[in-house]
Amino acid sequence: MTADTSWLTEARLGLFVHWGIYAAAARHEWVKSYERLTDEDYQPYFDHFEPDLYDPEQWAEDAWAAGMRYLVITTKHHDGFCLWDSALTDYKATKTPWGKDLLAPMVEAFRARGFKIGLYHSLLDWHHPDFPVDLYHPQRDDVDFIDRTADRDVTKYADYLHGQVRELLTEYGKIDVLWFDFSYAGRGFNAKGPDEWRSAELLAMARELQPGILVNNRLGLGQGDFTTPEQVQPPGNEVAAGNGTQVPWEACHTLNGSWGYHRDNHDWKSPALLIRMLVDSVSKGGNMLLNVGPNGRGAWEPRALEVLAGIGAWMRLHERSIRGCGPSVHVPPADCRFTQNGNRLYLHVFAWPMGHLHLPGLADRVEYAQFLHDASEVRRVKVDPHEPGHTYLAGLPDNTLTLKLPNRAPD
Ligand code: FUL
Repeated sequence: MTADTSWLTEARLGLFVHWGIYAAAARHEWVKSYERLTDEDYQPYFDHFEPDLYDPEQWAEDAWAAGMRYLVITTKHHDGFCLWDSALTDYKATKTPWGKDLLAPMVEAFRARGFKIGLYHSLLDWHHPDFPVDLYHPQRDDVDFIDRTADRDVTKYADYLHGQVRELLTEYGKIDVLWFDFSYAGRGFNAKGPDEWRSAELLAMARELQPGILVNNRLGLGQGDFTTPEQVQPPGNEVAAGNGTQVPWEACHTLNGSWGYHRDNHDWKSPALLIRMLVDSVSKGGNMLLNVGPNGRGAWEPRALEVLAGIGAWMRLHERSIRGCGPSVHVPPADCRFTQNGNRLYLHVFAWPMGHLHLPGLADRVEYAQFLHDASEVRRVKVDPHEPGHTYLAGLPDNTLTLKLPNRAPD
């Protein structure tokens, strides 16, 4: 049975949250690996983790106002730190000075606000003694390197992984998405493919515990229920490997290049760019999952809030061209995108043209045209490419709809 992805493609915009003790280091969620920090080096972030500003209701409000309708939260990232009170480890939020489960209140607040709930869970674990890639091994990054010298029992790690996923799927009510991260062939733990951590069994367990759950494509078992292009906009609609069918996809993006809170990264995307990326995704049949990395006190920094507010302001007026929309069979002019919902066609104009907009093939298909932000009419004008003197229109095919635009773009 194929899973029902209709709510996902209806929603189109979701919130990704990367949160863990790496937020206290404030220099990327991969800091432990990038800087080859020892457990001892990394321990202070655990010992000083006290997110006193954590307010999941406020997070849910801010995300909702930005137009997001589903959440994907990192229950455990590659560093192994767990946001929930797992019975299988002490490396968890409840053992930090904060002392409380961070996942339950978040799931509760977002669900109450109307979000669908997704859990990200890393297949990697740089903290677990039996995770079979040694972070500190000099050959760690060699593609063919498999560290079998170390005294590590992959079966034990796989059991731990399965046990934790079972907890997550039994203790937090209805879970809509399971977002695994990640499998790739040829390296360390993944060298033998998903057999080592028993991906097929993990997937079967997820489907049994949470019927209807959507599982992404990072288990090493093919495309999953949806695919997850990361920090890229695919050139077109994603097509399933092998059988050529279209699959739902979700492009995940950072606001500034780092998923975890990164104090000194200033490379922020503008709301305008992110809106174009969202429109681009929807015009190609995809979603956008946009990330926030809360800081070590549990707050969203002003720069993130500002970007989200910008997206929210646009979404309030243009949501109809995103939510429930998908690609159109019509081909847009240069620098434009079409999104469509039933018999409503939405044209997103990325570069404002001079005066007129020509839409070939649409003259006899369009009944009425209006701006979305204020419902004002966009008037059609009759142009006749065959009229002498109108040589500048000569290239236009018959049946072209021409719209008269104001000089200024509405936003
Ligand atoms: C990647 C991870 O390694 C990143 O840290 C991040 O979680 C991203 C969404 O997936 O594969």
